[in-house]
Amino acid sequence: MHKYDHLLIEEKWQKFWRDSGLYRTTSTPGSKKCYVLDMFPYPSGEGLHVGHPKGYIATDVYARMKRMQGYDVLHPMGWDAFGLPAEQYALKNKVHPKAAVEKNIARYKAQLEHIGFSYDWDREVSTTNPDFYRHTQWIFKQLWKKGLAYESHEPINWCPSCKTGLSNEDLDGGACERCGTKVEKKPLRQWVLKITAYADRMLADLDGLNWPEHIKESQRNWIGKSEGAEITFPLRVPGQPDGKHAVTVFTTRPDTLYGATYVAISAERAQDWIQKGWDAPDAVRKMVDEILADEKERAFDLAEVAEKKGVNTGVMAVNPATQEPIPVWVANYVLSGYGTGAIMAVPAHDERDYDFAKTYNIPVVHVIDPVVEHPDVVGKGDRIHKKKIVALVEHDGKYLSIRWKPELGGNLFLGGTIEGEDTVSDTILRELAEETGYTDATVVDVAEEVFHYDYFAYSKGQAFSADIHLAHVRLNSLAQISPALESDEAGKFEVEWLTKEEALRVVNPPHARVFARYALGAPYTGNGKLVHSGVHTGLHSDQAKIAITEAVGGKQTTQYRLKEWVFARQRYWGEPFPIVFDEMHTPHVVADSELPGTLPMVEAYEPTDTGESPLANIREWVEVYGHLNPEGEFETLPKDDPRARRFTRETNTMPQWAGSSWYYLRYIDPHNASHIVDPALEKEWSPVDFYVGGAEHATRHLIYARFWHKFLFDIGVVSHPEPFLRLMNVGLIMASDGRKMSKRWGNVINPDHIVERFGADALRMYEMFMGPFGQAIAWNEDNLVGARRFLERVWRLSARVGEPTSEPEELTVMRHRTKKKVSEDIEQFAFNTAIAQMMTYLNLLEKSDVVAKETYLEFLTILAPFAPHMTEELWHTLNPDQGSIHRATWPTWDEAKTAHTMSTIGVQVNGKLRATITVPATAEESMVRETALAHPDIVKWLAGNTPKKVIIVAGKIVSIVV
Ligand code: ANZ
Repeated sequence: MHKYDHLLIEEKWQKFWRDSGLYRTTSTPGSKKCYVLDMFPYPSGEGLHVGHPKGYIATDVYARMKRMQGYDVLHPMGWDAFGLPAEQYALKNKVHPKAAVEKNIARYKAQLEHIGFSYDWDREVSTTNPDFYRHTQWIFKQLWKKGLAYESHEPINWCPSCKTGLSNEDLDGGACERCGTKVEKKPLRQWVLKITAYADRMLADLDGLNWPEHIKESQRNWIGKSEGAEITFPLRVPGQPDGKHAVTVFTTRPDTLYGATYVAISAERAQDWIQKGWDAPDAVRKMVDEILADEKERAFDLAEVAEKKGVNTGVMAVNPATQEPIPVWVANYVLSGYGTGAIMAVPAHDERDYDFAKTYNIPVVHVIDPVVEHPDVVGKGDRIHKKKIVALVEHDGKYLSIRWKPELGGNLFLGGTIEGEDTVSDTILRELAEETGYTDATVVDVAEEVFHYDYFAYSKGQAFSADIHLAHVRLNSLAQISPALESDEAGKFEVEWLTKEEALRVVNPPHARVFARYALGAPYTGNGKLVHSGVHTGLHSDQAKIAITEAVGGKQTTQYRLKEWVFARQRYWGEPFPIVFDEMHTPHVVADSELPGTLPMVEAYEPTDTGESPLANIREWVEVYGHLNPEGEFETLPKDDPRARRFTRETNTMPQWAGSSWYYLRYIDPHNASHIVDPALEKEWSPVDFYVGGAEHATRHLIYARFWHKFLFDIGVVSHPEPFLRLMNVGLIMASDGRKMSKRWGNVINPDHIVERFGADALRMYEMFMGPFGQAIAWNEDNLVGARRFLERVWRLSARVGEPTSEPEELTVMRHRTKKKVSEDIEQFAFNTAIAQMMTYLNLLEKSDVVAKETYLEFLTILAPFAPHMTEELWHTLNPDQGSIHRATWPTWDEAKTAHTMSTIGVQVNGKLRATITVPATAEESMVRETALAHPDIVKWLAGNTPKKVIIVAGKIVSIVV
């Protein structure tokens, strides 16, 4: 047996695989296909660290298994190399981005090759290659032709440090996601893509995807669909005729219109009014400036403002439901980029409005009574109507609770029935005295809010429909009379005082509500029954939303949080747009024959502060001569051609996300010069079956790619509406110090060094064994050594290969179980448990002096996806004429053999083990009992006594007591 020399072995087989084209994509008629894809990397100047390949190893294991299972597998790799990071790296290192990218790609590729991935390198793509980006440009052109790309001059997010406009997806909490600088709003000529046109379909189709639920949920939130209404309030502006102006608000709660006590507009809207001639008071102008100056809070439109502030404008709005005039305020929590930039404020039922109204002493008008039906009450017969109270009784920062016996479940605040009583207050004080003996109490408040609660009382076996009044009681002292309890309630409950934290856990709806109202000061924000709402009083919110919208001439609308995709960057290193402008600055797309519109190679490409792209300074590139062909598309002509006119190119470039929005299609047909992808090949391979990458792409790349894919579906380029059927997120590998691996912390581990010292196979095994795939986990070299030892043991076991006479049942069962578990676990991306099973199996194999060759080779085949080099070497040594192990057939298992037919169990007499018996694994208790009692040793120990007890724990032990 030769030595396990990983350096030699790994180099040898990598060369062999490369030379023999082993991983070239196959296309076998009648075979099933499997497209396994990694999110392609941006090749940074630092090269890979050990965390990067974790996802690639996982997909590689998966792809290798699928190939051995007879699938045609497409498993490619490429480079996402346009964009800011590459440009900034190049600027810093004073090289051209193109040169930097080429060098970095070469380095990445070499690093990947050393880890032994089974990529089909014939299909490598790079987004910066003109043969690639001509198609990116082509897709943009189609978007433009369909009216989904347009020029805009709206203020957009501007990063003053990166000197470029950014989309909302490029932000992280109001700052540039790349450099952390606060973004500003800057009006800028832009290209914008109408991604919202696809919002509904992107939402609906999420349901059908096999993606982690949290990724789907963050996409849903990012898209943020809200159904509501636009309602117009006529304005009374001092010094102007009534009704000349009006403001339209967006609301999701038109049912609360009667409770609107003010209208609030965004500072931007107020500024707009001022510009249009509104003679605003100085205080208003001052506040508007102040709010607009709070850049951080204004920039990111989803952020909650820290402190709500505003100013009364003096303008009045007429509530279209009540015809009452209500004041118009400017408020910093009203965002200009959402809805209509104006709201109707309902402090009684909205938290932000409630806070604001409290600060500025604006009336709170209650219009919705809570209505809750407990699910248990449904179908439980007639409901008895009841009037009740639920009071929050407070003393010394704690809250009274009555816990009913015997369950002592569900904390209850004081409750009682008020049939026939004069006032709610009387009832409360009587109940309090009767049940708890406390008499020194003051009723602080009885709410106008009535909680309608339908529930089933198990103690009484009866369904109730209760109108529950809410009240707040303060206990002045703990002075107590002995409670005059009604006899039937005596001793049935305990009195307890809850802390705020404990009270927060109360789930009973009316009780939770009374606590929220009085202890937390929270308004009721749910749906319910309308009160104080004129002709609409008594309606439920659902009906009222429609009825009130109609009654006041409002319009049902849908709003999205998702913003249109700001698609231009004022930087050099990106795809040029396939757009030219004529003398009138009218944009025209270029003809297909003009593609690719290549990026000029220039020396100086520093960004400018002006919002102009650096390309704008390159006159020779910007100016083009040509004409518009009959389709209205631009075609170049020689300058002296009589038909030639002067046009200028668009000088912005596309954002980093452009190429990655469709690159996965290119791998299917990477050398096609005329089309993105051949339709027949697209049908064969698309969509991607399994996509693996970081969770940070949830609301960036994964939103953009779904949008483009759906568009390509609509124009017939792809045949399935979704790009990625199954998605899995890779958990980070942290440094051993628990921090993120980063040059800044000096804790980066280079995989090259690990591959050299321990071998690629050990690295692969270790990364797959670290823990659950999706979990973040710290690098630990001791465990890496453990992975290496495991491989050495497998290697040494090959010396014991021979021809044993028979296979013990224990081994048969373990063998089948292992094949089954490894296959199923790889399918589920549960690599760590697959490896744990192989370890258990190896322990057992090592107990035999001779291991059957077939058994050993079979073990190698299931280990091959994890340790492709070592298994290939052993396979060829034992099996010289069989070709590569990676084209061997994946073993199958016999379900019946995954369980023992016989089980061996111990027999105890008075707690001491006296014998073992072997019985069929499925034996009945009576048979186990008889076998145990008949065992000669047991007969001896019983010495003629009749056992008092025989206890059988199935499959484990028989315990006899005499
Ligand atoms: C009245 C109202 C009463 C509202 C009520 C809520 C509760 P989502 O669900 O996130 O779409 N709103 C509308 N435009 C706004 C803007 N530009 N800036 C800040 N807030 C805005 O939220 C919709 C609700 O947010 C709308 O419904 C509006 O307040 C507020 F009991 O109108 B609502």
